[in-house]
Amino acid sequence: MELKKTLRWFGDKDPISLAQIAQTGAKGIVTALHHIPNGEVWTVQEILKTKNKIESHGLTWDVVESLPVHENIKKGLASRDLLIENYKVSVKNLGLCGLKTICYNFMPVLDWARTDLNYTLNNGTEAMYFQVDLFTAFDIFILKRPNALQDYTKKQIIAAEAIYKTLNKKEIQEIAYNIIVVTQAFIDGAVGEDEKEPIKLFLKLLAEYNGIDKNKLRENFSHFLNEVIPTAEKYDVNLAVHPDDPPFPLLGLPRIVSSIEDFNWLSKTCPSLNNGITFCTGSLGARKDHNLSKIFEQYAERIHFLHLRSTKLLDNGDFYETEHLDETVNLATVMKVIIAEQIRRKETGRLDYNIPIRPDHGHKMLDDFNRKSNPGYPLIGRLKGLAELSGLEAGMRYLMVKK
Ligand code: DNO
Ligand code: MN
Repeated sequence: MELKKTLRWFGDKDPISLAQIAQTGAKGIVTALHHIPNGEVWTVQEILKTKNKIESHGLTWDVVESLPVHENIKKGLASRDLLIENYKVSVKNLGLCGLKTICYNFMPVLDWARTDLNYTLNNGTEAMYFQVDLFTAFDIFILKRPNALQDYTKKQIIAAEAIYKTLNKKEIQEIAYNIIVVTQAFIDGAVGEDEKEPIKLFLKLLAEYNGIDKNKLRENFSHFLNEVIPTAEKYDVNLAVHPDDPPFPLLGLPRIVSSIEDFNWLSKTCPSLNNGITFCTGSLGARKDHNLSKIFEQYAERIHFLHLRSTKLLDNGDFYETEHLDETVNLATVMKVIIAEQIRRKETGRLDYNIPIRPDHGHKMLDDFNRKSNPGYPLIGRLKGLAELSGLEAGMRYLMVKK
């Protein structure tokens, strides 16, 4: 009764192929219909095409990541009704095709954010890094977001200015690219890689959230869940919201899936267990007040998908993606509570215990430098992460499960 080992595949455009993934030890695939514009229905026909392609490589399609939530649903605009209806049809079609786990997020405008996608570690590998002062410098001096200053203390502004002064033109462009183009807006097609004025467009996307505070965003999220979850229940599909990454507000936007308080709210506003969580230790680990194994235990029955990786958090709030088994994050303890939950699920017959797991991101290393890949998703680095997690799981299971 192992955890189901998976890797993410970004579809036919992914420089890494299914044939390569099949050699990594992964048995399952996490993917989406990346070619379908956000908001449109995923038809049974299109779902089956991708499913069959995956299965022709001896793999299974275990998780949809993501079925994206359209910005107009997050903003609560009138057009949300039709978009939510479309979402329900996609959930239904996925359920009919045997896809039972859907990961998504509810972060306005951005998905995950980093300031450096190629931070070199001592051994020559590369990781993704979030530098707080540099992000602030981007907000105030590069983006020049109206009213940005009021979101920071004087000390933060001075530190950001000092960093900004050291940047040359190329670095300024690069940081804007890293933050704007690489994330959600890019993945959902709102900002293309060839976009001439990404900053202008990005400011417009941000401004559309004026007047939407944490409570309003929660209201819109609750409306979405209470509309969609009954369909998920009917077709035996679990939704699993991905935590905000990083788990705090950015660029004046509210973020509402960041903390234990948020998870409590999520469970109360729509109690069904089909309203679930993606347990991403990398995202949740970027906050000092998070005890990862406690969080897992508290929400175990709602957790339908696992992203396990480690985040090294520095005293000044900066963080980077460290090695999966870096001792600063105790993933062994996390694995222990995950296996305990699996045993509980098996005994009670409730819920599927074969929870899908992926190493989330990986470091760029070795042959990865000779091959294109999406930021955070190189082949060898993720293979290493998956292998380490698999070993950890096997050892822990040996200790915990009586033969
Ligand atoms: C980062 C991922 C996220 C995740 C989305 C889910 O690599 O963990 O982009 O896929 O937030 O909607
Ligand atoms: Mn994740």
